[in-house]
Amino acid sequence: MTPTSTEALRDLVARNLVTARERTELLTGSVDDGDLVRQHSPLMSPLVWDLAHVANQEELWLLREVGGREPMHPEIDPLYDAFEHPRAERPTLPLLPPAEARAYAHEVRGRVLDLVDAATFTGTRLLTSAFAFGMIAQHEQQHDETMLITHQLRKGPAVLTAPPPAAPPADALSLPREVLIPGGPFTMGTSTEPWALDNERPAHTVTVPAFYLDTTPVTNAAYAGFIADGGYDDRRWWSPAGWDHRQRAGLTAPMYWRREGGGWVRTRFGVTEQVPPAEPAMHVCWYEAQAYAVWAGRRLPTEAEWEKAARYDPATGRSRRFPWGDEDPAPDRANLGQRHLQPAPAGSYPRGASPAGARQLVGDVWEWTASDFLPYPGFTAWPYPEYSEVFFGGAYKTLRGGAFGVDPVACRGTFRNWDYPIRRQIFAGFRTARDAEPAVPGAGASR
Ligand code: AVJ
Ligand code: FE
Repeated sequence: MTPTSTEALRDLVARNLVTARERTELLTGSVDDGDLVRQHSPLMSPLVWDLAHVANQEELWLLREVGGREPMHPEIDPLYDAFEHPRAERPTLPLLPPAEARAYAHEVRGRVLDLVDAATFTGTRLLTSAFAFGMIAQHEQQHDETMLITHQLRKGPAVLTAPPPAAPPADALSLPREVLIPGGPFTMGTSTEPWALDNERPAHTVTVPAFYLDTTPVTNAAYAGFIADGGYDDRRWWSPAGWDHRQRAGLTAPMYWRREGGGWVRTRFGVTEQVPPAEPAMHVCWYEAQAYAVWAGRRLPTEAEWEKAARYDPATGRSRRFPWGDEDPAPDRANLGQRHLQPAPAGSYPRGASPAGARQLVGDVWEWTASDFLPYPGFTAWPYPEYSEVFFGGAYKTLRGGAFGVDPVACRGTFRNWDYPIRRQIFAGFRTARDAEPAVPGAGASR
């Protein structure tokens, strides 16, 4: 995302807004009105709430803040303010019915596209590099991922379809188990990526000692090994809070897994199938990821370790935008954008590999990190504190790298996601890490 001319920015903005809306229409158009207003899980909003909330945020930021227009329906603003009403109570609100929510979204979008045609993207910080437009395209795509999560929670026959990812390359089964990330300082975060959100800023130097990181995310087969070894019943592997949660929630396997015969099946977007052994494990909470890592004699990577593995280029000492370099994601680099409805087998996407050879850092599954969601040194909330700042502290864990259901506009090497450590409905997996042995003086090469 580095166009400079006004024409190129208009084009980029329009393309990203249209892509987001096509996906919103797919996700809200593939179920009937009853399914749009129903709450499929207390964890989620009714789909019709997401639809009107997306339109309301677009109206607030683009038509009112940037365009200086009067509110279209000020009386509905409180209904779609995520902070006034928690998800669980949204079905009881007098929400716009589906047809009216669609008409509102359509009306807002028409006016926004007129604004884009006339915009010069200069003069204010919101306009510079078309930031506000990029923020709104990202916001809609984030809610599209949220709606995809709701689809996965929804009971009933499949309504979404997509081809499976391509078979993995021949070397997928012979990859080294882990890669070495060299120690030393690197640049974390960004001060230059035009559409980066406030929590990704500013760029700052972090010193990360050498460590080993799994080449790929942990697979279903590896995770099934943890279950078979009694991992869920052995409190040695769990943190005190994790064990407490495992007991109270009765966790015995990833969400959506069921035992059948000698093996495991899962239901994915309405289709029940054998759990694919080579796919990255998914729908595990942070506590499960951490217990697995301890069982494996390892640990979760910190957020700084994850970002160094994904961005640091030892050849230049520079941090790049993505594991493969600075070019935007493409279908042969990463599984993003809901082109598939599942992660690709571990070892896929050799063209998306990092300098050290780690694969699938971007795309496929979000990756839990060991770290709490905290501000970077020098953070300032912008343009609104309710995006990031109100979530900083010890309550949330950070996830990195995006998943198959994340659009490229909302995915960067610097992008930070967060959730409670008990959450499993998100498209989250993980990989594990370990310290590199400190060099022993006089011992020569120790490996
Ligand atoms: C970044 C995914 C945690 O869904 O709560 C959407 C994104 N913020 N609307 C969320 C977001 C406001 C956010 N996450
Ligand atoms: Fe939102």
